[in-house]
Amino acid sequence: MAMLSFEGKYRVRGGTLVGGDLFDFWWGPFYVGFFGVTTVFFSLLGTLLILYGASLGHTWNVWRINIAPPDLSYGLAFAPIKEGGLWQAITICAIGAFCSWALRQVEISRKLGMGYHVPFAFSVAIFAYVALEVIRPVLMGSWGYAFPYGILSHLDWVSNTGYQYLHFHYNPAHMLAVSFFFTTTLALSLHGSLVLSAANPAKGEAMKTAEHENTFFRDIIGYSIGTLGIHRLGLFLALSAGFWSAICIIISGPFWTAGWPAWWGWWLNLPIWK
Ligand code: UQ2
Repeated sequence: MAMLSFEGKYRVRGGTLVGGDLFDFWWGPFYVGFFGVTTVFFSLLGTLLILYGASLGHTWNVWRINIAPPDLSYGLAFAPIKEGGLWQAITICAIGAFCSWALRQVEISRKLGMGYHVPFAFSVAIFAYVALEVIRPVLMGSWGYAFPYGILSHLDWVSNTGYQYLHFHYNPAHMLAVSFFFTTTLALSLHGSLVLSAANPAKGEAMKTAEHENTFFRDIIGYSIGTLGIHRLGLFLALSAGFWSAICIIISGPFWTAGWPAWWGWWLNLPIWK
């Protein structure tokens, strides 16, 4: 179906959170809205600041460009622009852009009379980012604990931070997050392959429907979660992965300072082993 044949029908007025009708219009295929304007503002400014930060560095090698947060000694204060202040401004722009995008999703959901599942899901991704760049640094008392902006440099940060706790895979919340990430890929591969097997048959063959999809899983494991259920499960698995990722880094430092293998002492010390 041509997009424009139904776009007209769904381009309805209202549902805005702020500004009333002021930005309630479309630019080509895009809904603008107050939060479309703030998204463009924050992303453009943030991108320009990243380019400026890169120009201050020693390299234009994309892998090695790095914009670091302030030194630990600055605590939670604003730092001079060339000593982490740029990182702070870029972080404000990033959070401004992410939240604007989530609120634009809310406005569009309201216009269409849909649930808020999309902005809710995106908010979990924002939470994971904010956990790393704001919540944990604030709990630990310095912006210097946040990760730097750079392809290799942020990987170095992840490696160094992990090794500070000796073996991050012993972090129970990290275990949950990883398990949810893997289960998400399992669920999506089951779902994607099942739908294509039914709905995308060879040339000349008839398309099958949900009856066939249900029957396949009832035949093979005695249970089908259903066409709506698989999407509920997928959303739950994916959001849980992001949520436990945020939790696993927030607890590392603010609530547990030793190595993660030592956390399992409660298990080794259970009286049942005596
Ligand atoms: C299903 C169903 C779908 C699906 C899939 C299943 C018709 C089109 C994949 C099967 C999923 C099950 C049994 C849950 C698996 C559990 C985990 C934790 C991965 O029944 O309904 O809709 O796509």
